[in-house]
Amino acid sequence: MAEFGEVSQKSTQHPKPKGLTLQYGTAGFRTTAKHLDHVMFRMGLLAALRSKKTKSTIGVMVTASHNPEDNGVKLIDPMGEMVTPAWEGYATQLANAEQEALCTVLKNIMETDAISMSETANVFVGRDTRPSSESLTKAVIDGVSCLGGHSQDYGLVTTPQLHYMVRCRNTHDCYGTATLQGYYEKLSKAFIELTKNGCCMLLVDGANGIGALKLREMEAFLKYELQVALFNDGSSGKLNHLCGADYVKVHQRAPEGMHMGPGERCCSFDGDADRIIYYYNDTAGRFRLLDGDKIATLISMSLKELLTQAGLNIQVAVVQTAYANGSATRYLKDVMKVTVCCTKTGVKHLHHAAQDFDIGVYFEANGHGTVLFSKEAEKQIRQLVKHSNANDEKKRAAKLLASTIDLINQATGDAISDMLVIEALLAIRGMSIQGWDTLYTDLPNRQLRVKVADRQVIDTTDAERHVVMPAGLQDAIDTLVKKYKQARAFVRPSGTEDIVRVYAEADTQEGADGLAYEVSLAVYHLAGGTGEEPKP
Ligand code: G16
Repeated sequence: MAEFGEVSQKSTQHPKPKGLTLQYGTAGFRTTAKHLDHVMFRMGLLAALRSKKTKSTIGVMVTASHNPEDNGVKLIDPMGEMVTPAWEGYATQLANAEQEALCTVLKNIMETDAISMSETANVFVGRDTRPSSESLTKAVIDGVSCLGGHSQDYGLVTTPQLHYMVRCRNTHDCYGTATLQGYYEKLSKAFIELTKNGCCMLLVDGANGIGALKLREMEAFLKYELQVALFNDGSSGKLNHLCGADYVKVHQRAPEGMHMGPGERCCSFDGDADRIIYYYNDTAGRFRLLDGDKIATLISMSLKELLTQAGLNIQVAVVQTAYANGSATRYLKDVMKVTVCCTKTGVKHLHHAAQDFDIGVYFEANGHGTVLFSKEAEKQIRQLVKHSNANDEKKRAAKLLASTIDLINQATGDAISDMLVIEALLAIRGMSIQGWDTLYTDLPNRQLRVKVADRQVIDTTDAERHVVMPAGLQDAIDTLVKKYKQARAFVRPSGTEDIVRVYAEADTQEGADGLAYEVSLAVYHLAGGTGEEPKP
């Protein structure tokens, strides 16, 4: 295989530990950095192939996002979305090929997908702040160049910034300019347009990660229309340690290192700034969380109202996962009367489902999400802005909708962009965080983790709401759920960590905690739990 001579030679500098197998998970590969060099090199190869195949620029982001210890990699397709699941299989094959079989696997992929070596390849590369990310990025670039590809290294960027760059490049800058300055200018202009002289104040937990650095860079572009008090900015604390969106959501508590006064609006980014969670302390000092479900509710409600004011008949739908709180789903369906659908965990699934609607608002409860506008919806909105005969109210609403489109990063969930959208919508509505919070009351809920010998023994169906295997586990869950009021529970293997996730909700916190514990115990006993038995 003469055409792969360079691959064969360079791959010896990125050797695969013999026998190591990894699986492309919910959002790429994640494991300890010392096992990732060969994976990164090979993802460079794959990105080059994907670029040749699609005749477009592809993105490779080096990050393990919310994970505190590991590192990882996410692949980005031409419109800035996660790589198509059809290619995840190729990623796994390449990552797991033993050294001597690597070129054969490459050749097979090229033959199966009719990829011509003579096509050019362009790959955008970015990385988060983990110390290992720099050398892992070099391995990606090595992989790209082995197949004659050209890489553009953006250095330190948030994951959604890299998604944005890819989308800009492949739309020939119609979506925006593929530079950090282009990103900051586009979002800031839209934000200032929406808030017009109304300064917003906010406390931000940067998870000690890349989001903090990039928010600092952006402040000047925002002309201080948004006053940010930034905590966990990476200057001292550890990435995602006792802080960040995942910690706040799962533990339902404020991050360490943040000083919150009563009623002050606060939010947390995750480690690569593609998720955001809001919260505050009420006057009684109780911690109140506004998660991805509440964000989806605020955004879809605001968009619906603006569409009505603009006189536009455009459908808004919301896409959720099984983690969506039962109260949120009921509020959206019964009070707001929007179409709600449920997909498996992973933004790739939600993004895909949201594309079926005029306007698809998708958010995972963990705060990962965005809004997709169909071409037709965007066209109608922009035409109304231009229409000189439109009455004032209609035109004003259409302008606000158009600026909202510009502010939202439609490539993927983006903590910075989502934060600006939320701040702008609250300002336009004159709504406080307390007012937003009281739209509906979350059912008390609890998430737990169970260690098992092999999490793949758990197989689920119905958007992960029902266990198929191992036998007896779903029956056990059904029996337990019946013991509690307004209860619901499900379990699923995580695709980013070596654990099984358990979710439970009920009418009281004690009930949710008890149910989550009992379900964890069932998982432990029926799905091969390891280590200590779960404790109440
Ligand atoms: C990734 C995915 C999310 C998913 C999360 C947890 O987030 O992008 O869609 O919700 O993992 O997945 P799992 O429950 O399978 O571990 P991130 O922010 O870590 O990239």
